[in-house]
Amino acid sequence: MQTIKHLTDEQLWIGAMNVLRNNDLGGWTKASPALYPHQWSWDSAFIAIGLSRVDPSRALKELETLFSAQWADGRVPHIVFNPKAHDYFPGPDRWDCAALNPDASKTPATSGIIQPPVHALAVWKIFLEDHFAKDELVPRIKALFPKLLAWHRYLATQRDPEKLGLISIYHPWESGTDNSPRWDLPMSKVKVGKVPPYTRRDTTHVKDASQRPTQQEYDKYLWLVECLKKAHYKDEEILQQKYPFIIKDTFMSAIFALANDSLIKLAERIDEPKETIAEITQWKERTTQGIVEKCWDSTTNLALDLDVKHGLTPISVSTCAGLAPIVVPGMQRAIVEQSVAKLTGPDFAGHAGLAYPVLISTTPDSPGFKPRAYWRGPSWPVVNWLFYECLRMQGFNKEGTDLRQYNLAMLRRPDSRFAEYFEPFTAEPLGSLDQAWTAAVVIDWLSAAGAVKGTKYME
Ligand code: 9WN
Repeated sequence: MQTIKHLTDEQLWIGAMNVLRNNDLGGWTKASPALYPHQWSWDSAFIAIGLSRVDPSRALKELETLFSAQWADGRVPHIVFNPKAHDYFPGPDRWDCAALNPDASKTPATSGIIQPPVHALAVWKIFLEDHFAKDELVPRIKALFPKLLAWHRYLATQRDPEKLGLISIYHPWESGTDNSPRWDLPMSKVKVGKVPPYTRRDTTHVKDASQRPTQQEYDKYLWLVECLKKAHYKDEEILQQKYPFIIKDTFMSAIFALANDSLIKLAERIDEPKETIAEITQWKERTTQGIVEKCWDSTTNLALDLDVKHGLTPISVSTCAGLAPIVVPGMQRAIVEQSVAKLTGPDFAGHAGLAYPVLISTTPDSPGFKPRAYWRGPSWPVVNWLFYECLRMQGFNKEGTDLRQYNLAMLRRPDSRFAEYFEPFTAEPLGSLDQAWTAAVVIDWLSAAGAVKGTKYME
């Protein structure tokens, strides 16, 4: 039997640093070398979390660059386009945001949708790292704070006009878990109209099409973009029109609660007014309540998304998004305990036959599971990182540390190459290699484990 020679901590660290350096375009980081040549919103937040361990100033710059493309209404677009990259579809011309919405960023061009708001957590991490140094970044953090606040206010108001504490999304791409079975039922009700012709670029980079969304799914994604354009990317128009896909996203909402918790801590440390802190606290509490009262399903012990277009019907699927209560600070203890049991149990990380007991994106016994397909089964190191972080936040230190160590063991295999996602039963690397956020979470994990210290990010 051939034994695999795993990378040492040192080798893994050097590899991760090089992935980040090679994707670094000066002040911001492309999500991956070829498949994703632009700046993605939640990728940047995770990248900043990794960078905060080695260069807090550069980490903050990542977010300052992202927020320089924030729209006047507060939204942070899911992609900020790199004007030099032309090999991604849909690009800025297809989104056409600046022509359609006066609030859109003109330069740089952006997409018109959002992604989960991990940013305040990243800024809080940067603040802590900087605090251990000399508090040099505080003036820049103070300057960024109003932008973070405007972003959260956009989410709390425009994306939750019903004040349920739950964030509405208009496109599977907004969830960050694009092709998850979470969206199968609501997307099956979307009837595709006339989509202008287009050529996909993703399948030229990922040759095995089974790892990417199907053509039918892509047509629907592009159809939703046409519908958003028709509504000028304006929330009021989207809500008034017969826009076909609006979901209360339980995972995005949980991340919003976590980010509000970070924003409160930040606000307290940089002496923001009491009224600001009270406003953010209200958002956080409303979300916690919304998830418990509307999303938590005590039959399956999962938090479910709600289909707004169909009377807030819960969408019953079994995916990692259902473990959202673990992400919510101050969530009821019994619900956290049930969610942790679910995460570590036979449906997810404890499933028989997994190559490594890590968190997988969809449970193998559920409809829609596909072990190689995008968000339909593979494990994503970045999602594992989020749950590792939150397990520890909830006091489940052993479970969190185990998750970190098993992920690191998988990522130490020489062929892992900081892939975007991994086949659960074989640990085969899938999607893009040298994915920036995978490298970033490796840096954070190795730092947290005290494994490697002291390398400079850039000379
Ligand atoms: C569409 C960049 C992004 C991630 C998403 C992931 C994938 C894009 C795509 O890549 O989405 O936004 O083209 O498939 O699903 O979470 O932010 O890494």
